[in-house]
Amino acid sequence: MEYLFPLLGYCIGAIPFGLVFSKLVGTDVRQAGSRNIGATNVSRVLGKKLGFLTLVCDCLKGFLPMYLVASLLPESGSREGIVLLTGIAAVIGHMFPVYLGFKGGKGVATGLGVFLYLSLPAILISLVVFAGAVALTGFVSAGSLLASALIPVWLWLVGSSPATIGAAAFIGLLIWLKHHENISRLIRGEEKSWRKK
Ligand code: NKO
Repeated sequence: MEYLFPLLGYCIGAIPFGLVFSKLVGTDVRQAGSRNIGATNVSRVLGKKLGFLTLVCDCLKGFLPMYLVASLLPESGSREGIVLLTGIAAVIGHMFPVYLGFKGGKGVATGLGVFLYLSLPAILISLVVFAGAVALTGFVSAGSLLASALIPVWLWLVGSSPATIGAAAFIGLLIWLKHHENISRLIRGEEKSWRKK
């Protein structure tokens, strides 16, 4: 039965808040800017307020299912694993949502929610890395790529479990795969600064 919890994580992770908010104001964020449904593109296309709202909601999609499952499940040998799988499933839901023909976002904000639940210290270092990379380059994608590549290192330094570090490496790999167009644009020097439309 408890193995149904990751499925719950997937279903919550798959809610495309960026698209929902953009539809509510009469646009489809998938038709503008980078065509991504994430907070960065919502901010680019529809402004900072809706971008921030998307960031918070996409982050909660990672955090809340884990929090919920951890409070529902009794202490047991499988609890940590189920909670972790629920978080991974939420990120997969965001990236490959059944409601949108499996075409979803890039997993950064939802991953942020997952690791916010798992390790506040590692996320605080990641936020510094992210902010530094975005300030230096002007590209949110560069911040996302650097932060997601380094988070397994911070988790290891703060003494997280091997399963948590493995989950971070797996989610980081998916984030990199989802950023393949951004990586090509960065290499060609054609990536859009977050300051410009
Ligand atoms: O539209 O292709 P685009 O330029 O939008 O977007 C590229 C962007 C996509 O991601 C998003 C989400 C933005 C979240 C911003 C706040 C993130 C703070 C991240 C801190 C550390 C994350 C750790 C990752 C866990 C594996 O990249």
